[in-house]
Amino acid sequence: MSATYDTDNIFAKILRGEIPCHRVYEDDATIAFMDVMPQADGHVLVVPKTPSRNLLDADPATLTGLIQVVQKVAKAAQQAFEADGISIMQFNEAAGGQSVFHLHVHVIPRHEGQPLKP
Ligand code: DGP
Repeated sequence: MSATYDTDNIFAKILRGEIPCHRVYEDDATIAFMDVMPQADGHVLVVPKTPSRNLLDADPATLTGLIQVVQKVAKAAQQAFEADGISIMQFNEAAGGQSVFHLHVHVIPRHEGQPLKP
């Protein structure tokens, strides 16, 4: 398993403003934007600005700030989408389901009886 951070990953480009995104939250340390391949309406990605490949190489301060923004976004998404629940998902390395190698957390509003889109 490699812990190398690739500065050309798509979220690094979004953070540098080289690729547009639909931003829903930003502070000094974190940005949140809509996922381009949503698994449900209101699917948001919460992304720390500090370059970490994933959870495994992230520093504690980054993780602390990240989870607080995840909670804020989850509460806002629950209200905005009148969700019955919220799924929080986070993947590490290709074998763990990660496809973009900059740490991020998925916040996905859920409704009773509605499975996630593949
Ligand atoms: P994963 O690495 O598997 O946790 O998921 C990465 C997510 O990033 C996936 O749901 C699709 C999303 N994604 C990929 N490219 C872009 C992009 O250019 N813009 C946005 N907003 N989302 C992207």
